[in-house]
Amino acid sequence: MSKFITAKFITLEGIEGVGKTSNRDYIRELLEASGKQCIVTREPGGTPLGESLRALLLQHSDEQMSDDAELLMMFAARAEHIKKVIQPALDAGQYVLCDRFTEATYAYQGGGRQLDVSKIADLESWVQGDLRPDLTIILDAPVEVGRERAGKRSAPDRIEKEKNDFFDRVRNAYLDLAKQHPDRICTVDASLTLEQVQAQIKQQLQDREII
Ligand code: T5A
Repeated sequence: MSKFITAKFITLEGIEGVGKTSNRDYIRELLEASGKQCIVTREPGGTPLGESLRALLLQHSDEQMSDDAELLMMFAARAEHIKKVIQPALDAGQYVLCDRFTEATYAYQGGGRQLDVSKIADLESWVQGDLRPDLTIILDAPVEVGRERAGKRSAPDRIEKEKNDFFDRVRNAYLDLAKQHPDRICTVDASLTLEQVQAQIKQQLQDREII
């Protein structure tokens, strides 16, 4: 048996502007206060190659990116991220807290772009083997709430420019994932105040005896 059985892979998900970045630091503080070593990372990104792919994925361009190219670039960045960052940290017994992971691909490329989900599942098996997050927290809020918050923060990137019906499909895909995997995916109501959202997150971590 591995001596690193306590290592935990936690991911944060949700549509644009629901508060993933705001709550990432809060979770890291909770983990560290309970004596856990933790790295914080994000997707797409997390490595030099991944961050370069992120820039290509999010920047505006006159040339329309095909949905398949978008999907493959997400998984190319992920392959690098797992090999160079996520798996080494888990193997060293650290917690990994990741802002988005493969559930985002099911939600955005599967739900939003309406790509065949079996393509995503095949890539997930290929790139990740058995690796799945131990806990995924979906911050759930109506699309209008997330977009209003995100709009106050910065100008929309290539994906954020999609219309509300795209994000409604993304949100519904996230909620379906939570129903399919209640053992490892939970939702919190992110439409509430930051303090109320953090109280729900803390409760989820306590219920799973992570903190
Ligand atoms: N993508 C990603 C895919 O399509 N497929 C994939 O496989 C992957 C991995 C990445 C993009 O790539 C796509 C999805 C995305 O479009 P990103 O930066 O990770 O982009 O994601 P964004 O959703 O764009 O990140 P944002 O920074 O916009 O949103 P956050 O992190 O959810 O929100 P945050 O914390 O920045 O908060 C936004 C604003 O709201 C306030 C904050 O202070 C901030 O001003 N806020 C609240 N205000 C009131 N009440 C609350 N409870 C609040 N919580 C936060």
